[in-house]
Amino acid sequence: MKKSILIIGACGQIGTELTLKLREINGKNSVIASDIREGNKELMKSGPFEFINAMDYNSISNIVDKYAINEIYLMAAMLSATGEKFPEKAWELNMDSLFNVLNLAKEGRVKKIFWPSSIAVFGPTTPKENTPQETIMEPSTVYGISKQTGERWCEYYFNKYGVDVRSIRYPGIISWKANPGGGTTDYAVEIYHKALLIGKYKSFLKKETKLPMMYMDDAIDATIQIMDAEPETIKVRSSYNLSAMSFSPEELALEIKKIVPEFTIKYKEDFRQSIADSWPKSIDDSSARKDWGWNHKYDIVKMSEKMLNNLHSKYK
Ligand code: AKB
Repeated sequence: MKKSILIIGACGQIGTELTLKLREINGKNSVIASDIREGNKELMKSGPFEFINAMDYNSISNIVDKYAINEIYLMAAMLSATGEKFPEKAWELNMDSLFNVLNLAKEGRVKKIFWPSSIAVFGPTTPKENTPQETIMEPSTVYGISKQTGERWCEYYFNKYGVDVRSIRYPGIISWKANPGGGTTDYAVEIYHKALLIGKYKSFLKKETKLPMMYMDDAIDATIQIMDAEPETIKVRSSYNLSAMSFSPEELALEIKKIVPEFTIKYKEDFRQSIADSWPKSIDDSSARKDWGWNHKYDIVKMSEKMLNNLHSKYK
């Protein structure tokens, strides 16, 4: 069957690059980008775009009919830091949007769904190092609670209604095309921009705060790979742990200094420190590697070279 894909939240950090990649693979008219706002020029020029409010079932349903959509990637969400400022809004957006797409699949109107979860499903009582696929999960942020609840609903819709929903627990995602918004791991993107623009950065996390991270190209590969995998290879219908690297602000600064020698960093923690402290330092993703062949390509060295080269060309 020919794919007809809808991406909700296409103008965000991951949505932008996912849309571009899926259009490259499937052709631009098979991938409909949607969001409540316009995205960057590259995205807007690359193919069809529709305004969709992810919380409005009817607006999604109309677009599903209009383009005979059979796959949805739901990338709209309020992330950890913004979620702590607007807890009720975060809960509403993250849960309503998920139910809208799960119900479209339950009604047989779409065949497959991708929904991102996050390392935020883990909490202060979770083992911090090499966090297992199945372990204690007591998230302490609204974002984390919404993602953990979402995972339970995904599994429930799969078991009860046969909905083919697939999910990954993204670590912090690092990229240069579109900015992240409202996350705790955002420092690891901002730092590259500031290194090139002003040669210094003030980190809102302490220098030793280690978190799981991933370069965007790996995140996009994983997302497309899990969606293309044969259904019987997807053994986890809540969400898969996914990992590539872990580092602290101090370790990242040292890596940047190798390429931008004048770069300096200072540390002044804010409310995001306690969120980071509640998350794992490293993740065991052996289930994803075993079940559907996940393998990362980028480490901190290769990623830093790519980030600084690409941003250098962008700012020239
Ligand atoms: C955040 O920091 O909130 C996100 C995430 C880890 O899901 N980047």
